[in-house]
Order: sequence, then structure tokens, then C-alpha cells
Amino acid sequence: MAVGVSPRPLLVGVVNVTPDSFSDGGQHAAAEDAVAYALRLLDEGADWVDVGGESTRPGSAGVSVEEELRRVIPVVQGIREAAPGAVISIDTSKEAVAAEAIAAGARVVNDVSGLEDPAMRALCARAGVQVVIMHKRGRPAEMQVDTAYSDLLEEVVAYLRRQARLAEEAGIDPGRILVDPGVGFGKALLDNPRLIAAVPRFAALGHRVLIGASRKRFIGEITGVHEASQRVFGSVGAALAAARAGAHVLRVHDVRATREALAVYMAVEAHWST
Ligand code: HH2
Repeated sequence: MAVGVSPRPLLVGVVNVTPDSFSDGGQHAAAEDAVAYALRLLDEGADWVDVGGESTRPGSAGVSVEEELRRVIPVVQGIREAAPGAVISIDTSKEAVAAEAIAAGARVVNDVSGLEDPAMRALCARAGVQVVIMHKRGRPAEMQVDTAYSDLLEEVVAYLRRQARLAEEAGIDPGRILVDPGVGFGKALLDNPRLIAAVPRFAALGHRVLIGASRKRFIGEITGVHEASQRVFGSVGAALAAARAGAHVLRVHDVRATREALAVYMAVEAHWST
């Protein structure tokens, strides 16, 4: 990183091994393509890569354990062999998938269902991995049907607090827990900017905060860019806003664009108080 600037948020590069992800479905469906893509993201400056084999986009149907394992395990193994020092997270809600991915070298479990499964919590405690606890409402198939909250921020904070406490009670080290308000997961479109601005409220829980806004639909609504893969500029704007709000980790598709924008942003930010 450039000299003399404050630490920037960590960047997580998204590696979707799915035929149907909302912005890059089908692009890296073969394991070797996905591994090569992960190595490229690491080369572009990703601090870790997030491997997922099941799309969580609104309306998507789930996949079986067997199919998810078939998609992700060769990719985790391939990244581990080609880049032994790389941090790999597994984006799954299934304990069986997380277990195999950890055995293959994943060091973080990114669970969009907030570690609700006690078996998942027990596994993560035993394995000593880092965990991302994300808020969402409902399953992907119906999560955009009811997006009304009586108090959005309070509800998300309360959920993250409860799930983090359950994780700690299961034996997960508090320092290994990250929380994530789940941008786009069962939220009204314009609630998403509110969630990003509210990072300090989530950070007050005492855990690092991850924000995953990259290429999501609210960015399309704001910018008028309806093709998800074309939402790079808006996504970089969201990343800078999340950094400004104090996010510790940003989950992004466009690593190089985000890293370069953040480097400039952080260089300026270092002088705000002077
Ligand atoms: N968003 C997606 C997937 N996993 N994990 C966390 N912690 N936070 C997020 O915001 C998040 C996530 C959705 O993005 P993507 O993986 O690109 O799409 P899909 O779920 O369609 O594969």
C-alpha cells in the first residue's frame, strides 16, 4: 500500500462458482477457471477470496450439499495449492460444506444465514476459523416479498447481537467474529444506503463489520445501470462510503478498481483531522 496513510479496509474478492449468480453467474463454473480468477483477484490486491457455490440472489432456488461440494471444494483446494498463504472464505450456510471447505484450507466461514445452525457454530468453534455473521430476512426465494421493518436498524443490530452471542456461547473467539448487516438481503432498495451509513452502530457490538454492497440492485436503482456486471463505478462509490462509515472489510467483485479508489481516498482521509 502507499506510504503514510491510515489502514484501509480489507478487500474480499468474490469468486462465484455458480451458473446463476446475479452479476457473474456462469463465468467461472469450471474449477480451473474459478481458481485462475481467484488468483487474479489476489494479484489485484484482494486480502482474501470468498468462494461460493450457491447463489443467494433474490428468487434463487437452493442447491444440494453434493452439488455445492462438487462446485466449491476443487476451487478451495486449487487456490490453496497455487497460493498457500491466501486467506480463503467459504460462502455457505451448510455445515457439511463448511466442514469440507475447512479441511481443504478455508480459514473463514461466511454464512449468510447468520450461523443460525447450531452445528455450524460448533464446527466453527472446533476449527478455530473466523466467521461472518450476516443478517437476512427469509430465504432467497421469498426475501424481497416483505421488506417492511418497524425499525430496520434496531432489528438488524438486535439480530447480529443475538447471533454473535450464540456464536460466543458455542466457543467461537469474539475476536474471530465479523458482523454484516446484509445489504440487499430482504431490504427495501433505499434501506441499503441507510445500512451502510449505520456501520458505527454495528461496530458498537464490538466486532469488525463487513459490508457487501458490490453490484447490488440498489446501486442499479441509484445509477440507472441495470446490467449488474456494469455497476462498477457505483460499486466503488458504495465501497468508499462504507470505508468512510468505518467498515473493516468490503466484499467486492471489482478488486482493482476498489483498491485504487480506496488508496486515493485513504491518502486524503489521513489529512482530514490536520
Ligand atoms: N452478498 C452476496 C453473497 N454473499 N456474504 C456476505 N457476508 N455479505 C454479502 O453482502 C453477501 C454475501 C451476494 O452477492 P454475490 O455472491 O455476488 O451473488 P450471488 O449470491 O447471486 O452468488
